[in-house]
Amino acid sequence: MKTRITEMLGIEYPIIQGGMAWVAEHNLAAAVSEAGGFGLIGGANAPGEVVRAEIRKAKELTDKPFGVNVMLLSPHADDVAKVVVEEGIKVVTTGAGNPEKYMDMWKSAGIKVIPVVASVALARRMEKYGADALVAEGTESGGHIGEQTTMTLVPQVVDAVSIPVIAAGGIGDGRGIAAAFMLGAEAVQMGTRFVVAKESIVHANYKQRVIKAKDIDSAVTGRSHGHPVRCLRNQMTREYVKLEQEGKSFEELEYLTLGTLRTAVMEGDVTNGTVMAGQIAGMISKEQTCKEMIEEMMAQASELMHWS
Ligand code: TUI
Repeated sequence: MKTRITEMLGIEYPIIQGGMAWVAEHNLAAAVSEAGGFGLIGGANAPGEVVRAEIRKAKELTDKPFGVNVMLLSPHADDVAKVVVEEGIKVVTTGAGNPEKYMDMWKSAGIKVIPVVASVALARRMEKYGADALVAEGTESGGHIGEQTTMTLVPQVVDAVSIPVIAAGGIGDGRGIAAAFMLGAEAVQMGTRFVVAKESIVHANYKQRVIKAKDIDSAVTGRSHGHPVRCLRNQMTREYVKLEQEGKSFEELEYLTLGTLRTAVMEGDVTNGTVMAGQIAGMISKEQTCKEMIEEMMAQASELMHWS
């Protein structure tokens, strides 16, 4: 299965693993790349040196290509942006903002730049600034989200730009991959499915919460103050949404989520922690290796798409 994305990234299958905060560390990224997909290390809010160490550990685990996601809201984004150049990373994705100020530095280092966008306007702007491809991410995704659905966003972004488009948000099996291709995408990015991978270091409680989730189990916190984050419903989201309805400000609510993704992922506190996951969590039913997941999904997509 060859597309402009598989050629650009040097991968066998058109499947990219999302750069999830705390979750997308070296073991997961290397396992996805070893399985023929494209692994990403999530820079998230980590300092540059932590990301450098993650990159070096991933290099020890795989000779296959992998990339880094730079989360633009991070206070360390400037440092991480330099570290990826110093470490010879070939592909960078960005999230939660506009990466324009790093574009020249990355392009002159020969890095392929793939911004995640949630609107056609940003997609057009990124193409103009030299992006090599785009991830069009729908509101079905976990974590920090935009407003458009994947079904509506992907074809509109595909029509608006000439560079290849990767679909993300709500994709968790071969049917989702086939659907994304029908919308004009040339690869998919998945997060939630890989959260429960055997190689994922996520706490067992978090994995079980994703596996047990039903279709309606996700909630969005922070809509009222422009920082929408999708996670699985729990004590934290109930309290958050209640306080939001009472008109509490972002500053007053921040304490509820600060550091709580870490306690959910690392310590397994799925009651008061932030269990970020996409809407597709309801369909995810088992822990498998990344290789098993990728092979199963590609077999299903290939049959539907008559790829041989
Ligand atoms: O970035 C993500 N997903 C994330 S980042 C994250 S860490 C975090 N946690 C709590 C609060 C904030 C961040 C968890 N999940 N996905 C990529 C993505 N980017 N989705 C939407 C966007 C986006 C939205 C608006 C990108 C650009 C944008 O506008 C930029 C502009 O300046 O126009």
